[in-house]
Amino acid sequence: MDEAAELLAFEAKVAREERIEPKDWMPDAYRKNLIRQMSQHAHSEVIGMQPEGNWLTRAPTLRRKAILLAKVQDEGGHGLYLYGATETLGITREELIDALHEGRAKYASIFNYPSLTWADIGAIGWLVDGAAIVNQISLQRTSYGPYARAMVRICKEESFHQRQGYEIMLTLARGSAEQKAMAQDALNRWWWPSLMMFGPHDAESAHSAQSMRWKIKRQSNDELRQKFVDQTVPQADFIGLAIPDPQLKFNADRGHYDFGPIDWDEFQRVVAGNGPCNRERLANHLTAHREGEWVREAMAAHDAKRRARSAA
Ligand code: BYC
Repeated sequence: MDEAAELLAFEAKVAREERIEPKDWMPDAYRKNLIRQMSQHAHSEVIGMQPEGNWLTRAPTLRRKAILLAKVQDEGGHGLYLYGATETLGITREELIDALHEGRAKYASIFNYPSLTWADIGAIGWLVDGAAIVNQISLQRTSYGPYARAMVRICKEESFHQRQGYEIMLTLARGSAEQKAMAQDALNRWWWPSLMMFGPHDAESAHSAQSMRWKIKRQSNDELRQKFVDQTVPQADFIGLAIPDPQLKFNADRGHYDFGPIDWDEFQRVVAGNGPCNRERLANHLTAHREGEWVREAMAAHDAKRRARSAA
């Protein structure tokens, strides 16, 4: 088949809702767009371990510590599935990590904010994992097979993460006046960055139109953001916390909450590398990567030995 025929066959397959698999023909732009989105997703999971990892030594009880430890390890696991799924597109883990270190690949803006109090751990689970699930449930139906399959397990784990965060917030909100104030302060700081997680408005989203045509994305940035707001506001009401948005109001005609404008200048600043913790996050990743050099070398030596033995 020539390239035009290959493209038609590819598009017909996507239209029939069949999954594209690693060995199938795919347009180069589809492959590149997937590598971009999936690797950014993987980097987000791994960099996202830092704000919560920061509280492992200060969790208020042994039980809370064990739960948080499991959650942070899950995020590392999500990064691994996603790097593995991205490698099926013909790129190596080393290339992906280099792109992160050299600033050619992004990760979710939200992880450039500091986790200042224990309530931030609740807010991250409730809001950040909550936003991630809304997005990732939709991605379970993405057209690329390995990405869609990775999402199934990730969503199950994110659902536990969201509940553990909400339970921390519920406990604080029902605690002393000081604890409730701490929970409200965390909600105030994490609310708007959580809305930014869904990316720019649809009209400004560079990749959306093509990604929707190829069914890489199944719902737009604004649709997913609205879904998140609609599901989260009643949860805040239930625990007696106030969403920090004076314009937030249920619109009976639309059947959705209207909400105030997002500060896109702040989003651009953070994405450009100038958020409160961008440098620290990347520096920590670089240090961990360098410190892990000996592990990679040992693994490679072991692998070479095993191959030599099986060839003999
Ligand atoms: N932050 O054309 P657009 C987790 C960039 S972690 C930074 O709409 P797209 C967790 C975008 O990359 C899970 N950059 O892009 C872990 C693009 O720039 P480039 C995180 C952003 O890809 C630990 C430009 O803006 N989830 O759950 O169509 C603890 C224009 O945007 C952001 C995922 O990664 C952002 N928020 O749509 C707790 C989901 N938004 O690449 C929890 C997978 C946009 O051209 N990703 N940009 O330089 C996606 O679904 C999509 O990539 C997005 C953006 C919806 C995020």
